[in-house]
Amino acid sequence: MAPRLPGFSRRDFMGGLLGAAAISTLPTHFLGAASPSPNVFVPFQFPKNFLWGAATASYQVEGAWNEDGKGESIWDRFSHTVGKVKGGDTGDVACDSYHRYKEDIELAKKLNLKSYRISISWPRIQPNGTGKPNQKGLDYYKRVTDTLHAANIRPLVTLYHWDLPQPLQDAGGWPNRDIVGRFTEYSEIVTRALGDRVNHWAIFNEPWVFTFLGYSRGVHAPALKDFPACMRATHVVNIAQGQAFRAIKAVNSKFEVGTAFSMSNCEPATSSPEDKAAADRAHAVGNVWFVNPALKGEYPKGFPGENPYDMMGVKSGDMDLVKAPLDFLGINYYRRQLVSAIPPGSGEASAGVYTFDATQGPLTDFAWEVWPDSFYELLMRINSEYKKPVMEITENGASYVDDPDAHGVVTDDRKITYTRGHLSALGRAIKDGANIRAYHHWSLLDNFEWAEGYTQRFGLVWVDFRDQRRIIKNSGHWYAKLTANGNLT
Ligand code: GBH
Repeated sequence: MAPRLPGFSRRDFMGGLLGAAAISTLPTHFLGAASPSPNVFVPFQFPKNFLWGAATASYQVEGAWNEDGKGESIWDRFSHTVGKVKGGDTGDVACDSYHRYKEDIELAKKLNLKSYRISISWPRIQPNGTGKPNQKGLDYYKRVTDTLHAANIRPLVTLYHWDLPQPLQDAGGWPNRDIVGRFTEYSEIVTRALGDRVNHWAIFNEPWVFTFLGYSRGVHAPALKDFPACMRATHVVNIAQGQAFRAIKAVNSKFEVGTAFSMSNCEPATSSPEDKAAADRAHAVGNVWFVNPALKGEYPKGFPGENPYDMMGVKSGDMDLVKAPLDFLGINYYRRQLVSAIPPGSGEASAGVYTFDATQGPLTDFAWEVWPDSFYELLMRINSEYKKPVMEITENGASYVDDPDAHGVVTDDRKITYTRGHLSALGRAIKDGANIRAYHHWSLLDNFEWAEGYTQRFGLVWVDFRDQRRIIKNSGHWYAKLTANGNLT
């Protein structure tokens, strides 16, 4: 696949607030790498009990979109709408993991995984988003988690990885506070039903992504461009996180409960005070908008002046509801972003936040820059801002469109280089005091990459989407050696 055109795509970080993405040139005083010798590789011996893992998500791998009583999700609706997903791809079949989960877990075993992160499809459990659970849906996840236990692999289960039951979107979706009760009920059903098999739960996957990309930028389901609705959704999601946390703990106080947050290191594009302030706002909104309320009971300062609490619909008493002493912070990390206060087409700093894709390091086939040092910086920042929280890397990885050769070998050295570099950064963070107990590569399998369809390949295992053949890539063989002894060289 050809990488995107060179140039710097500057986009409005909030989306829908001040206009859409635009191409423009980089500010002249670009800071570049903070370190004099960037991205040096440092070998590291990971601790014995470190949890080596990989991750997938229901809509991206399961397929079987209308089997065994499953209801329609907003991603079924989105991908069935012409023009929304590249090439008209859908998750109707995906990796067919609904039928092939045993084979997938065999592969996880071959990679010596100690942890496998999956997500539950809400509309498999409650086809309409409310009421009595669909037993066949619950049974599927019982089979999956039983198979994981038999393989000695810890399941880490995400309750919501974006596949909202469509009827709940029809009732207003995440901007409507009624969803808090629905989500809490669903969380209780699932944790009760699977609680004898699963001890580790992630409440949400990437709240920033499903609120901002879904309700403000409109590039993900439900494809809305409504900034006030998006801001309301962020507050409702924070309340839902707090209420679900308490509901899950009430089922079993020994459960370990966190969320997987999307994070990127936010670096000012220039040394101007405006860009520095914009980078801090990007960190506040993009990285910790759903962490700070849970752990500190307040929103971080994400806007010039006061945060838009009226727009968000914050009521008195709400800030008690959003609090939740999460047992661990899940971190999904892919790349840094450069942040500027200057809107596209303008020479002057504004109150907005605009992000650039950095292109100083090599680019993946998704045109994401490879810059491992920034991973270290982000981890150390979170470590100090939240006083040494327990962290799990819930996702990290890269898409390279490397296909098998005539002998069925997938040579994907660039993916090894990406992963090795980021694991070195992670090792340095552990050495410097960060409390990180797990790493999940995204992904175990090539899969349905949302609006990009099947054009991106994040897997350690290559998948032929015509006949569901799976081949462990060279990066997978490399990972299997590493996971066997934890010795990164
Ligand atoms: C994570 O999303 C997801 O948890 C996972 O499901 C996904 O497959 C994986 O990472 C790889 O992408 O931001 O406007 O340029 C990361 C968030 C959202 C990043 C979509 C890429 C493209 C649209 N991803 N985004 S934009």
